[in-house]
Amino acid sequence: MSSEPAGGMRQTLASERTTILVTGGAGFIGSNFIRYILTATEYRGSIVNFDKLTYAGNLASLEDIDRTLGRERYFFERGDICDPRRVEDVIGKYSVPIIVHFAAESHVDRSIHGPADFIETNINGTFRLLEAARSAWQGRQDVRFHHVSTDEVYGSLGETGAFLETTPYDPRSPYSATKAASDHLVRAYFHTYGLPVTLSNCSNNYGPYQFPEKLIPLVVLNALEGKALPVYGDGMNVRDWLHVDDHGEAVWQILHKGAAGETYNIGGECEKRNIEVVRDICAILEELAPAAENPCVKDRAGVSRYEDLITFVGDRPGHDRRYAINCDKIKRELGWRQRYDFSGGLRATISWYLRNAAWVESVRSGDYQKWIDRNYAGRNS
Ligand code: NAD
Ligand code: TDX
Repeated sequence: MSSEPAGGMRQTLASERTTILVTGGAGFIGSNFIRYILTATEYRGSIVNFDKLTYAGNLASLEDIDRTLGRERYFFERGDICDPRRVEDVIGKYSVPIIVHFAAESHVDRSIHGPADFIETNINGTFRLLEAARSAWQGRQDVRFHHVSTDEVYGSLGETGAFLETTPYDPRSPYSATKAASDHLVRAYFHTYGLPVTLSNCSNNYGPYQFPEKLIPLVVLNALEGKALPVYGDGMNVRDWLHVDDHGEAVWQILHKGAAGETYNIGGECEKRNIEVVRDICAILEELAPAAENPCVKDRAGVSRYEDLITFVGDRPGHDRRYAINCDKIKRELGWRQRYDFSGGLRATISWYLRNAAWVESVRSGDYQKWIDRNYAGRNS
């Protein structure tokens, strides 16, 4: 199977008429990716956002894009990747030559409490999408299926070392097991059917529009509300943090310059223990919104600073101890680099949450569903 650089892909991406189908574009990384491509790159084609709008998918995250580019260069299609007819219809309707597949159930804790949706969306959904692409593209090579995956498929590291693209898979949670299964399916479609695929395995993302179930937004919002900041186990688990726009730029580079059949690790090269991240957040909040002036915090007995809210709780079952990504390949072969440093990126992210209380309220309360009904009624099946 050829692994030549995708010259045809470069040509397609330069074309004004190209359409990129983004699955899961209403989620955290997908919405940031769409904004990044449409506002910060030379791309002049269109984006179709295909999303089921689960609890994690919020069109409020793309309200600005919809207002400025909606129905010209940005289109939303509500749908489930597990529904083959709906997926085929949308690929056909827009003559899609490029798919960037973000849609997934993504939260590890939810996968522990209820794995069924993870099996359905992450494995069956990816399978349906691959089948739809294969059937629509009929052996064409000037097309691309990019699959977005995670470092968690590689398992858990000891004190040293980092995951390479060649590290054997060893997933430990239902979430990472389903992502691993989807990665295997994507590679199988390359080897068996010649579908031009690329894959990326990325470390923990942070940035604006992240649903407040993940560590960073959860801690920011709990602190502001004077609630406990839950730290699992001893707080010494290590994650490798990457700003979501650095992830978006990496995927964009892969679409332009990545070779079909190849996998690229993407990472922040920024290892932090969870307790350090929580303390960093508390310190930044003391500057931006001091606890002493916050009515939710200052009247609580025994609490004078945000750090006083830190509460060690029972550990996550099967909690992976340490992740670290070796991303030398994408740096060397595609020239990608991280642009954000963690302390500046974290400060900007916390400021964003402080300025966007309305977004937080809408995604928590489900108000965005009403917004969808108002703005999208009759536009999609
Ligand atoms: P997210 O949970 O914020 O968003 C997922 C999106 O997918 C939502 O908009 C949701 O409505 C949509 N979706 C879910 N099931 C669907 C279905 N059956 N059909 C269509 N749409 C569906 O997730 P995220 O954090 O943005 O992650 C995006 C991708 O990146 C996932 O594949 C995830 O595994 C991967 N990833 C995430 C991280 C991270 O730190 N968040 C790191 C590495 C890789
Ligand atoms: O309340 C919490 N307390 C806590 O200590 C939460 C929500 C998390 N944690 C710990 C667990 C992890 O060690 O913080 C770390 C980060 O947790 P999450 O934000 O849930 O992310 P993680 O489990 O590392 O997975 C994330 O990165 C890889 C994404 O959710 C995945 O989709 C991605 O694949």
